[in-house]
Amino acid sequence: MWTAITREVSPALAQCELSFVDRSPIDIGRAQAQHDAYCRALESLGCEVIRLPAQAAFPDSVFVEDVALAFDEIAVATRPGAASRRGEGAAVLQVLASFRRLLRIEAPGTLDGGDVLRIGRRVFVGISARSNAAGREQLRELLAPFGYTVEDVATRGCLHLKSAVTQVGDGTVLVNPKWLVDAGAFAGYRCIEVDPAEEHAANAVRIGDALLYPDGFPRTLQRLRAAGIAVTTVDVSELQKAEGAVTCCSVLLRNDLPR
Ligand code: CIR
Repeated sequence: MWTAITREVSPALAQCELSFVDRSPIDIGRAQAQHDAYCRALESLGCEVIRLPAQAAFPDSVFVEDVALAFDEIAVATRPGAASRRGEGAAVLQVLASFRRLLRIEAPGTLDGGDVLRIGRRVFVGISARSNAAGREQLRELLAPFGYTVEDVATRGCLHLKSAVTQVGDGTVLVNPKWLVDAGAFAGYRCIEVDPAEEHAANAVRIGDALLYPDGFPRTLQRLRAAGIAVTTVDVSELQKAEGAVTCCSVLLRNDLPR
């Protein structure tokens, strides 16, 4: 029912873009092993995982989420905000085009998939250094015919909207309120807040009723489990040094829908 498009870790990952995280040495072999475990965890949760080969020329290309959005009706090729990342998309989009009609964000618009959080027919888009007004407006126009509303949400102190908030259950979001200028956009949802000592803990991948969640946030994990959410954890510590987390390493789509 679910396909996850992924890409192996680039041997150049250490040259990744960094915005809010200090550069520290990355062990590529370890990052590759963690990515492999991430893919196996997706499989254990029922995903068919497509693993694209690594791209040496693009340090951040493991973070496929940023180059493409998959909705049930269509897919969107984004235009990443970091110029170094604009050439990453081709292979991901080629796979995606076999599942969905592909639409595109065009210059001067910029949009990173990490800034796009879909909850039902509501699409929240981060106002961030990566996703500009033109990109957000184009997304609004592309999605309107399919009944989606697009709402802008300002972030601060983090890379992407999904660094600050993700969906973890029906009507339930996991939030770091410090990284949202105004959490009011999510007032209609049950909000589980990250533990204040675990700033990076709001990023989780939801697959059906299951949740894939990074190791290293024991207090927030406890809050998720106390809320009755089934959580599988993975160690992505080397990818976190590249300012990645768990949503960023896959483009997830339902594969049982008519094209
Ligand atoms: C970047 O700065 O673009 C990468 N180093 C990290 C991207 C992570 N993407 C995501 O969380 N969606």
